[in-house]
Amino acid sequence: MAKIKNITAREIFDSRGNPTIETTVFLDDDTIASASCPSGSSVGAYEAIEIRDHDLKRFDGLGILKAVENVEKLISPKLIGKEANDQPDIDKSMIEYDGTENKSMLGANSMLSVSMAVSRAAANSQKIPLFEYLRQFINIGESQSVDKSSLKIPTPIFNIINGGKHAGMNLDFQEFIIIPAGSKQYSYALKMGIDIYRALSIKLKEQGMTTLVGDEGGFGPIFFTNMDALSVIVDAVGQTSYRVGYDVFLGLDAASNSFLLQKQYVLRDRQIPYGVDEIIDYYVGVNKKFHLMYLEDALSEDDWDGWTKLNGLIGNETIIVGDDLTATNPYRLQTAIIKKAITGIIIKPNQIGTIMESLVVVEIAKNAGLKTIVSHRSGETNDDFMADFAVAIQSDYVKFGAPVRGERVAKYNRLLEIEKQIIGLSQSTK
Ligand code: 2PG
Ligand code: MG
Repeated sequence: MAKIKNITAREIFDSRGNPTIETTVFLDDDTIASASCPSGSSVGAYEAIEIRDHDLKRFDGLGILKAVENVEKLISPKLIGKEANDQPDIDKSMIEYDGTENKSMLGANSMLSVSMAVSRAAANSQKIPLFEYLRQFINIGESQSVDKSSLKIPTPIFNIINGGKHAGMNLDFQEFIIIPAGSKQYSYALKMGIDIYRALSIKLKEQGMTTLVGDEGGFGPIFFTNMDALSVIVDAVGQTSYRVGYDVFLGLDAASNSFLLQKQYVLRDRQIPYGVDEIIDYYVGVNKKFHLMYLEDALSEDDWDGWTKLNGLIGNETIIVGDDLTATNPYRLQTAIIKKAITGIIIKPNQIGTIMESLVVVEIAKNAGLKTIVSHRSGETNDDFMADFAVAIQSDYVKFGAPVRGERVAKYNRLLEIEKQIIGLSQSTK
């Protein structure tokens, strides 16, 4: 088995032009593999810390040279000589060395880029696809024993109208989402996303709206209310051969921390801000009208009672998804399960800092019967690691943005590639 010979890192730039880290791992069998870290803008308070330089002379303080130094001077010497295929040992060594609860010593960005690059190097060294390699580390009986040829590609969730922090607060909700029915084959579901995205572009133009896009590739129009954005999506789907409620469903990532002001939710839908009970009523009303299949971060990350109430009211028809609430953190997730706050969870490895810790969160979620959604960040690179990761854990959904822009499409395209490999496998076993 191949051992780690060296680890280097460098500063690169993400889809917003912000610095981020790319790490390269060298093995003693001459395998070389790199991985890079994404970065969010609607970052939850309970996420692990990404290390930045805070040197205002470079990129307004966003430089990551300190994170590069952490990889090369601190992490690399600790990991040199270790077996690359012992991911639990690699991640445990970094976690212990970091020694903090929120990765503030080494940085979640330094640690995750190493964690990803080591696993990619180990997969390459063994000459197996990354999704296949990663499966051995997840400990859920059924998904591990699934034959490779019957692996399912997760259903894609497309964010086709961007709002909130991702589009200059044009709308209060961050993501207006469409979800193809889970029964559709992945490549067909991707085609549906693209067809509807195009129909929406035409609809917006007809209404004299802008078709400029936000951080995740969704359109960024300015509407009078948030609900107008859902209505225009329904109209756009009406122009295609697909039917809302049968072939495709609607959803929202409210990212509500970004419109919480002094414990009140401020929406353009009415002049007076909403108290927690009022905004819950509002969501119940939205659900009555639009039959939401998916509702993420409807309430703020500290509003536990509100989450429990909302879940009690509509959780049987809508997937109530924690993102900032749960922060891919096992303790936050346990609390959410005990409080019956959610029925689904976003999995973002950079919220916690290593691959193995992310897998623990996936295990807890699956054992509790929650839906899992593997997600990109709004600041992305062309790294398609998350596509393999999502297949490896047999995630129910992936959320990789609109089906446009290179950094989003890189992940959707990787899923197409995996789908082809799996179909090939299943044909060869027939
Ligand atoms: C979210 C993410 C990704 P960000 O809230 O779900 O869409 O946004 O990466 O800005 O936190
Ligand atoms: Mg979110």
